[in-house]
Amino acid sequence: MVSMMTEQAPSLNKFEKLKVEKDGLAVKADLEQFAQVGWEAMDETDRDHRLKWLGIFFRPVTPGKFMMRLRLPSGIISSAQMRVLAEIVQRYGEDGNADVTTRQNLQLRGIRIEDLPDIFQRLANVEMTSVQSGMDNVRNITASPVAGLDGDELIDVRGLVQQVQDMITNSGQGNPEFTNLPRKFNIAIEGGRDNSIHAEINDIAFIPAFQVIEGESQLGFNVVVGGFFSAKRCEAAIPLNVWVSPAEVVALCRAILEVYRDHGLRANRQKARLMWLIDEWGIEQFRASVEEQIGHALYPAAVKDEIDWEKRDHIGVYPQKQAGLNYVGILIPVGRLYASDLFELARIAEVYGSSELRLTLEQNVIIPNIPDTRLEAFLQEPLLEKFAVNPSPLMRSLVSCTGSQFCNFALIETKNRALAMIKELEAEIEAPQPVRIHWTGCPNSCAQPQVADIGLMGTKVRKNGKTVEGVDIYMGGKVGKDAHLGACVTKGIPCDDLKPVLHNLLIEHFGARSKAV
Ligand code: SRM
Ligand code: SF4
Repeated sequence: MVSMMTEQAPSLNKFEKLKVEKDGLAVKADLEQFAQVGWEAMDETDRDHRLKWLGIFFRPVTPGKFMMRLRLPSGIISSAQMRVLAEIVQRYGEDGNADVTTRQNLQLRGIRIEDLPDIFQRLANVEMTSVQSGMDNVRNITASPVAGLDGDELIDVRGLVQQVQDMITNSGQGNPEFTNLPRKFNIAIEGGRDNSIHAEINDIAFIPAFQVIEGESQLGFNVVVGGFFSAKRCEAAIPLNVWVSPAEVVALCRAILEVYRDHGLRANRQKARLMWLIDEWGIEQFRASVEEQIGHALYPAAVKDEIDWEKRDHIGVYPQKQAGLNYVGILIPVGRLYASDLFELARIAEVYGSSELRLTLEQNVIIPNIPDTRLEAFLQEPLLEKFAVNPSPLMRSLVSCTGSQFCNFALIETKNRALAMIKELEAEIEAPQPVRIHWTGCPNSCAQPQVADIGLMGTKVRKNGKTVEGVDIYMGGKVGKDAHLGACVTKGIPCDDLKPVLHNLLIEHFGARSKAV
């Protein structure tokens, strides 16, 4: 399939080797055997790496308790699906939970290898998949969390997002055409006006734009490519100088993935994301290769795109484009959910809405399709005392990656620390507006500190002769229209010394007032 790989054989790194030896997807046929042998006796490469092709992650921090990363295109999930997830994590007691991720997705914890055959059957029963969600695959495809609900959206992209996922994963069965990319890959499709998807940090992003085609103005997408974060380098996506109609989105994704698969750099994993290939070729040659792959000329980008709003966070009650219906965004502190929460979310979505739930890139939940007449009763639900509709300004925009509780890359603990810090800060100061504070446990930047108002990136620092947990501080991330990445402004603050630093930043830059004054 990937002819370059055999030519490159002498310089294959460990990951390229393991992919050549056995395709990641092949472990699908081995699940019963893994279940019988157990996690300690099974082949380590299958366990630590190839299982990620099925969305199953060995966690060195909690050996034997795996993480399962799903795929939820556009962040949409039904109550029936959520209940199945609740049942899966419930059986693991205190080990079981679910996190809403920064790609509007869910990750389950506590998963035991012996349960995988049963779990995959349960997922299949409700048409859910976790396939190709880790390692060198395309991640969950993101979209506006209010696609199809938003009265001001330009294109309802839900169907397109599903079609792109189906193309990449063979409708959830697994697709060996795209299981050996040089590295991970992110795709996002925006249909609204507020760049809810962070177009700038995806390998491919589609942004609504009008182009004049044969004398007529048509609505489609401008395309940007190559955005990514990694420990070594972070880059915003750049224009491909291509406009496509909605009907061409799937074909363009396919062509770009094929070019990347067949020509992407594979020798050094630190230099394998799409932007490195674009650097090497130049954007014109990359565009020409994509055109050749798709088999026809592509239209140039429209002069302007339609992103002209500030980014919304969707927390609170909002009328939908469907008369008499509302969506309600509720805050899930740092995205952490337990089985009981999943059951309750499923229940309220059924009782008050249309049995549908949405997840946001800010790790929160939206319940859509609540009639005006049911709104008051909905807002009285006890669950909303835990997951607020009108949270305090600092809590409202808090985002955190997994951190050292489960992630072996982590240099610091994040989620619990993030929550505790906000509570302490809110006891001291009043913030007049939300401040987007993102905690990420290491330079991999899963919680996107570069898009935050204040980004905190885990590091190790020396304090009083000891190595302690600390953060580098990022500021200036701008989201929505005219989005641009923030930069590191201060390095190496020990976490124990962080509170006064944040206190001052909030007062000096975000109009917060000290309660003591
Ligand atoms: Fe990430 C690796 C968690 C979004 C950049 N990321 C990991 C691993 C799999 C590392 C590991 O094996 O432990 C983490 C799993 C920890 C765990 O147990 O939960 C992990 N990443 C996450 C999540 C769960 C963070 C969160 O709390 O929300 C997000 C899952 C999204 C999803 O549903 O698929 C997550 N990761 C991101 C993002 C944000 C985004 O996509 O907008 C980024 C930066 C954007 C990008 O990729 O360009 C991101 N994760 C990375 C990287 C650096 C990639 C690189 O090119 O070097 C790694 C390390 C790697 O891939 O080698 C990584
Ligand atoms: Fe783990 Fe680092 Fe990603 Fe946080 S940023 S989830 S610590 S890899």
